[in-house]
Amino acid sequence: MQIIPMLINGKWVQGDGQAFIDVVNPSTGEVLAQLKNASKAQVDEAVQAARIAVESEEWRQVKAFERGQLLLELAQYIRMHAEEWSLLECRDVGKPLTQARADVEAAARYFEFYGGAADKLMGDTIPIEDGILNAVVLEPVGITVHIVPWNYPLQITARSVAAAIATGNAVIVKSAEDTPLTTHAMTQWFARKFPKGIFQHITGLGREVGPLLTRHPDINHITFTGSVATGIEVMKAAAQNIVPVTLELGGKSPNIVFADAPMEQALEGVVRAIIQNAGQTCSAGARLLIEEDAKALFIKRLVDRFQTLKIGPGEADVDMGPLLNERQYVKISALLQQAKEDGYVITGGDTLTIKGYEKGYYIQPTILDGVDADAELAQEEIFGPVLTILTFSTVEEAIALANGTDYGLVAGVWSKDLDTAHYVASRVKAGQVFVNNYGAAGGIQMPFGGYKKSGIGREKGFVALRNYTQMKNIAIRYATPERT
Ligand code: TXE
Repeated sequence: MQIIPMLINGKWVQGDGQAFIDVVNPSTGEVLAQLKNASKAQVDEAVQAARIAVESEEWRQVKAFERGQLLLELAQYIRMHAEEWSLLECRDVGKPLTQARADVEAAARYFEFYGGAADKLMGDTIPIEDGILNAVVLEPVGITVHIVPWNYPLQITARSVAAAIATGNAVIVKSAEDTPLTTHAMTQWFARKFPKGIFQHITGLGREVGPLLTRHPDINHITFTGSVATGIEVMKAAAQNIVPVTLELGGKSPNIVFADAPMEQALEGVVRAIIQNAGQTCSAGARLLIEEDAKALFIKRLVDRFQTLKIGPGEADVDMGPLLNERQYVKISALLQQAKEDGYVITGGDTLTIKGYEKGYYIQPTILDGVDADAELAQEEIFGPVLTILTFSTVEEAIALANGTDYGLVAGVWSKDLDTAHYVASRVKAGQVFVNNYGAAGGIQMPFGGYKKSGIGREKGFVALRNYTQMKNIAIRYATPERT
């Protein structure tokens, strides 16, 4: 059995922890590999190595455009190994192969985007007075920690690592215990191409190994994607050392469908937004807000679509794969059982056994109707293929429902009327609003992040480079040369 090694201080090492943690293919139940927890001493060694590396003359002498070129080289490498990496991601997460391929493509594009941006992030000058040149420069923050979840391991690692390296930082990635495979593949490339200590990979259980990193007094920034509860823990840990955080904490995002929506696109958009990666997507469109007049027909067609979706192992490249692990499966099937007893399920609601894949974590794509807008099923992130329907009659009602949760990551607005669409987009409290589409082809270039409990800060796009820089003002007084 392969033990996923960590990369610490340029060396491949196994975690010091006693227990072996299984990395399971959620489609089949097969154990793909194992890993071990990093110990405190190993995390300390990684942080120390990162400090030495990031402050070394060797790293300081790597020019911004050269860092960019290295990232572009990685993008090329990813494209060369696209099929191999897609299969790794498909097996590790259980997602359909087409979606895994899209993740690999997105990862390559993050490295291209930030590789190209590496020498284009500029400071500023400020006019003070004659005899003073006032420059604002952007310096690397130093050691950046990246705590990555299991739903989009490759994409999420790529998006923050690329921005952090482009700006000249050291990176320590803690991959999710369930899904270390593509991070390990990426680490192998970094190990060959980068000075030791600039890129390191740590493995282990989040609740045990995570705090060793987030509480470490010598780190300079934490990027975390995950649940609100763990986000709070990460923020508390960071507060002890006054370390800035970028948090992306998921959502309960609405798709708001008006009666004058382009119905075919809206239907497809609503389906995709909730079944992609079996609903295990931070920006999943988990709530459908539908205008009363359009409800009956739209729901009928939606139910038809849900009932014809192909569900099965990721490698069969179906419409929807399994949930990630037993924990998510048990949690979500219990929620669905209760929803069935309460009479909310209009389609789905059951677990599924797929012939030949009996150990996979399959559930039916599910639609719930009649749920109170304040109920848990309409408020909390379920993180499965479960769509909750709420109904509105006026624009103001739609906006109130859209804004009626603690989250605010993404919203979809579907209407052919530009006034309605613009008005709603301006009133919805979400970091991204999509009008007559949902997701806009991935949006590597667009700022992404949440209002309210969906997080702090923005990832993706040019703006994310700022997460990994420290601003310094340098005022230089110069004297008028004496003239002879
Ligand atoms: O999340 P956690 P879990 C949501 C989603 C899901 C729920 C639970 O609703 O059902 O969270 O999933 C690491 N210090 N999202 O338990 O605990 C851990 O290794 C530092 C939304 O997986 O937030 C894991 O890989 N790190 C989401 C990662 O953090 C810690 C993606 C996320 O774990 C840690 C995933 C700690 N104390 C889950 N505890 C999104 N926004 O896309 C755990 N980790």
